[in-house]
Formats: sequence, C-alpha cells, structure tokens
Amino acid sequence: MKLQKTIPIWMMRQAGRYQASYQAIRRSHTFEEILHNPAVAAEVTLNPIREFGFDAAIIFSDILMVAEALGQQLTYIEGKGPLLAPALMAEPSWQFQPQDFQVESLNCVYDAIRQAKLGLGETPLIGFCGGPFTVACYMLQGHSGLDMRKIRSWIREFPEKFEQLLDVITEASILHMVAQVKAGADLLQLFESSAGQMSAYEFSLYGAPYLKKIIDAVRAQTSVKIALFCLGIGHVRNQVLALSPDVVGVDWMQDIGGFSHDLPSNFVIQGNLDPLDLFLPVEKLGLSVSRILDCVGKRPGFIFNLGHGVLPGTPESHVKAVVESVHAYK
Ligand code: 1CP
Repeated sequence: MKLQKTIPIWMMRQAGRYQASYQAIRRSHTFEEILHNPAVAAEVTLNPIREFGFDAAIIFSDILMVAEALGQQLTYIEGKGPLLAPALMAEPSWQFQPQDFQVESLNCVYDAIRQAKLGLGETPLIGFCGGPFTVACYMLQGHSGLDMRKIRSWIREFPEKFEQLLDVITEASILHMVAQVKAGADLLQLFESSAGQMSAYEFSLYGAPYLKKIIDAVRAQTSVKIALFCLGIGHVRNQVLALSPDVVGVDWMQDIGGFSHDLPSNFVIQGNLDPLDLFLPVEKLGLSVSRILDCVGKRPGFIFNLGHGVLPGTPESHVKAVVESVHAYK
C-alpha cells in the first residue's frame, strides 16, 4: 500500500454519472451490463483514479447485487433508478434461506476486482456491501425513493419475517465481503444509507446487531480494515462506535469537528464534504474544504471524503479541484 505523505481522498460514488467517460460507456452498455461485465466494470473503476488522482478506488458494483443474487431481478430504469422484482412487500408468500445465496453467483464482482487490481498498482481497492437494513428496504419496496413510513409500518406488522430477511442478507453479505478480499480488495466499506431513517431504538434492533455480525465475521476471516458509513449517523453514533469499525464515515449533516473531539483516536474518521458543495463556485468550495481540514486535517489517519455520494451533474473540474486542495494541505 502507498505510503501516504498527504491526506488521502476518495469520494463515495466516484465512478458514475457525473463523469463524461462513464456517460460514454453508458451509451454502449446498460447499467446491468456493466455490473456483469468484469472488464468494463474494472475500466469504470479505474477511470476516476486516472482522471482525478484519488488515493483509493472502489469497485464498480452495487449494494443491490446481493438482492439479485438472492433471486430478485435487478433492472435499471433510466430516469427512475434501480428496480428489484418482485418487490417483497407485494409478495406475502416469499421465503428466503441462507442457502439461497451462492457466492459464485457474484463471480462477476470478484473477476472485476481481479482485473481492476491489475491496473491499480499501489492504489488500494475498496470492496463493499450494503448494510442489511438498507438492502432489505430496497428488497421490500422494490425500487428507489424509499417510502419509509410504509416500510416501517410493514416491519411493525411482520417483525419476525423482517428479521429472517435481515439474517439472510447478513449471511450473504459476509460471504460476499470475504470473497471480495480473497479476490484482492484491500479495504471494505459497509453502506448503511438508510440508518437515518430509523429511530435509535430501531437501529438497535435492525441496524447494529446485523452490522456487528458482518464486522465480526469478516474480521475473523480476513485482516483488512473495515469502514462503516451510516447516512444520518448523528443519533446512533454511540451504537456505531460500539461496533468498532476501523473507519467511521461521517455524513454531510454532522459537525465533523465535534465528532473528532468526541471520538477516541483509535477510530479513523472519513468525511464529510456536502456533495452539494461541489456545485459551488470553486472559491466557495475551497472554503468548505478548508473548514473540514481545519477541524480534522491533523487527526491521525483522517481520510477526506464526501458526506454522501457524488451527485449526477457535479462539475468534474470541481472534483479535481477538491483532490488538489486536499493533497496540497500541510
Ligand atoms: O448508470 C447509471 O445511471 C446507474 C447509476 C448507479 C451507479 C453509478 C447506480 C444505480 N449504482 C451505481 C454504482 C454504485 N452504487 C457504486 C459504485 C460506484 C462508486 O461508488 O464509485 C456504489 C458504491 C453504489 C452503492 C449504492 N447503491 C448505495 C449506497 C451508497 C449511497 O449512495 O447511499 C445505494 C443506496 C445504492 C442503490 C442504488 N443503485 C443505483 C442508484 C441510483 C441507487 C440509489 C437509489 C436511491 O437513491 O434510492
């Protein structure tokens, strides 16, 4: 791994729709084709490193690949987002067992990791999966724009069924994370993007125990560092720390200085530029970057990132400007 003289920076969703190179590839490949084609997925993974000089790559894949491997059909509807069919809320008779997940069904991801590694040299590659709660919400509703009132009402009606679903996703995620490491992933990240949609109590039932199971099982089988990103970490911060991830993702809503002050130094912090700030004029964007660096730039291990993913339409020149100013920080 690269010896870091500057603050490392990568961006969640750094490969995607804001890039001209990604748009060009999408003119000849659907999203699903890229997910299943290791050579193209590897290319898409490498492009942000070549174009912007990020310090880590994240494998081009999706958290919903686990749902697909469990038997739902994943399609991407232009202008709408991902679709999983059949939606579990509409299919009361579904039953999943852990043995429904065959890790080989995600070989395309592991092959993409192997191919991406060949082009990365010293730059580390991040493997990932979704938090079980987040993946389960998509599986239940079947499409993006989660209606959490509806989903949470369903969970209240069928808590045991929901726990059974979380168990199956958790077991699949453990196998998937370990397989990504075996294929060459240097670090892992868990994306619990719906954490902020749960009460602290719901997180203690449906978030923390399953995330813990994944972190503990992956730790028992590999030695890679694990980052945990919870969108809306504020009200569940202590529960997240109790899971002892190596790296704590801080979302864009949080006061990163306050976070750093409260967090023991054995936790590495990652975050938390507001993705919307990337649309600001470059000078103002620079102020947002400095505000973060002034708070946590000297914290050992700090990793600069966004507080959620890069948005479509983000100017590429602004992404480049952020990478350069983080690397220039002394
Ligand atoms: O070509 C296209 O238009 C497809 C858009 C797209 C892309 C580029 C989707 C559909 N997924 C991805 C790739 C992706 N998704 C990556 C790898 C690329 C990278 O990070 O550089 C990763 C890590 C994800 C993770 C992901 N997918 C999350 C967790 C992170 C987050 O943003 O909160 C979630 C919630 C998804 C579901 C999903 N897949 C795609 C979209 C548009 C969404 C979000 C749907 C929604 O907003 O509800």
